[in-house]
Amino acid sequence: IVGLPEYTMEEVAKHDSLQNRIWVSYHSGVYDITDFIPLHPGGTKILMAAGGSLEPFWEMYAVHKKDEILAMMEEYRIGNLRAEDRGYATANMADPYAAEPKRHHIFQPRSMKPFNAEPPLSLLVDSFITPNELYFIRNHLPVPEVNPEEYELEISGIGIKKEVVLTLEELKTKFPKHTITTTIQCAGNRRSEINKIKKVKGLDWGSAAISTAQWSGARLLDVLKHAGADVEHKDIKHIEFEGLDTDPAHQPYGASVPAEKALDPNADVLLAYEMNGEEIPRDHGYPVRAIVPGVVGARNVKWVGRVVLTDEESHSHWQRRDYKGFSSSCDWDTADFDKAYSIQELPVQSAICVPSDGATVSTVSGAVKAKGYAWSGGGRKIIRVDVSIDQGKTWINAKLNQDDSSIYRSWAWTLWEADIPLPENTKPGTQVEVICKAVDSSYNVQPETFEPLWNIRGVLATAWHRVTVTIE
Ligand code: MTE
Ligand code: MO
Repeated sequence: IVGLPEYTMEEVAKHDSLQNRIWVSYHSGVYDITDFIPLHPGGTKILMAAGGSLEPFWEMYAVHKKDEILAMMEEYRIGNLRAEDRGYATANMADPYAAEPKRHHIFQPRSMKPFNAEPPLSLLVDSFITPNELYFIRNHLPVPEVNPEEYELEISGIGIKKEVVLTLEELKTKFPKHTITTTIQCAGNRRSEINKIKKVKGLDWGSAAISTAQWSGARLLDVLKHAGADVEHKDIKHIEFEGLDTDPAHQPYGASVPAEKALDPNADVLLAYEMNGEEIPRDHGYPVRAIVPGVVGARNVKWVGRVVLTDEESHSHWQRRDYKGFSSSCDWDTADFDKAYSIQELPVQSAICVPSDGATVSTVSGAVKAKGYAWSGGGRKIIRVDVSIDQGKTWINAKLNQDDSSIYRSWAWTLWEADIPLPENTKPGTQVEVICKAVDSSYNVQPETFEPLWNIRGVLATAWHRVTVTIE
């Protein structure tokens, strides 16, 4: 841009703190982003690029490469980068996504780099166990390449004198193999419905950011005891899991779970190495993944390389600056991430998977057939699913397909089916709105509308699910 001063990369590098102001470069531009930092949807992560080039970060978080973001950036432009310095950051940079696994073409991607995708909703309810190839994928970073021969699980923290290291082979052979069936749901499942009320920040998930699998592995508790941990130690407040996937500043994905949950012998927390009887696919955490049943997807850390017993929550961005709920009156200026609670157990949820929204449906003996899923966090079992076609004035009970788990330890979803009788003389071409809502074993219910649930990140979207269909 003509008329603006020219800077060298060296000059940009001097502006790497709030005191000196924060500068970054991108292609030919130099930008002073100090005033943008409080507005950045990704929070203070942007500081990783302070005093340097944005290119490697935007390769990693490719959502940024959009015209509207580039246009917005120009507002912060203060100069031009010296020609010799341009492209210097990317010249020798390999695409961090070059080694991603192959994925099924049927997925509906919500972002490519990192890869995030959900299977078609109608397929999801065709089987109680989601096939590995169709299991929804939520990656924050590139999928790491882990050599099973070199894999190490490190265990450290309060009460463990010297870090304990286990190989994959040891994890598989030293501990009893424990198998559970559990559903994992992303906190952002159904965000697209919240988005319709007022735009939120996050991937525009439909209703299929949820899947169910049988996971096998060692119990976390067995592994920690083997490592010499005193699991009764009163200073152990949280168990932290660190992934082997890292960002350009080499920070790993991480999350933590309160110790009462992670160390509860009835909580079935696993360091899993099998998914549906096979090695865990790369996208889902090969070779080892933390499975924390009943707890939000974000804490089920994939590619787990380290477990830490600590007295505080994980310092990871995703524990402290994301995956938190706020009131619908709270905006990005007023949200206090330090005060807000991390999402752990999820609230009761359900969705209609068949028919699809907007479909034309045929009737059988004057009834419409609907199918869907219902699930609640914390092991609370689904005890009822209600379906209505008159805006909730009357409801019929769906038939439930569920496992025989107890009401306190119900990790897997419930699939449901209902034949909903239409009023007599319903004419072909009539539009009908089908609604579902579920009740869990604590008699928690889903709220009717999204308005009171709206929040800046669009998480915890659990209002009644509705699809509109046309009668054939
Ligand atoms: N673990 C690591 N290491 N890295 C990640 O990006 N994403 C989390 C969680 N574990 C993530 C992770 C989130 S937000 C969710 S919803 C689940 O993994 C998704 O698991 P899936 O991809 O197997 O469906
Ligand atoms: Mo998630």
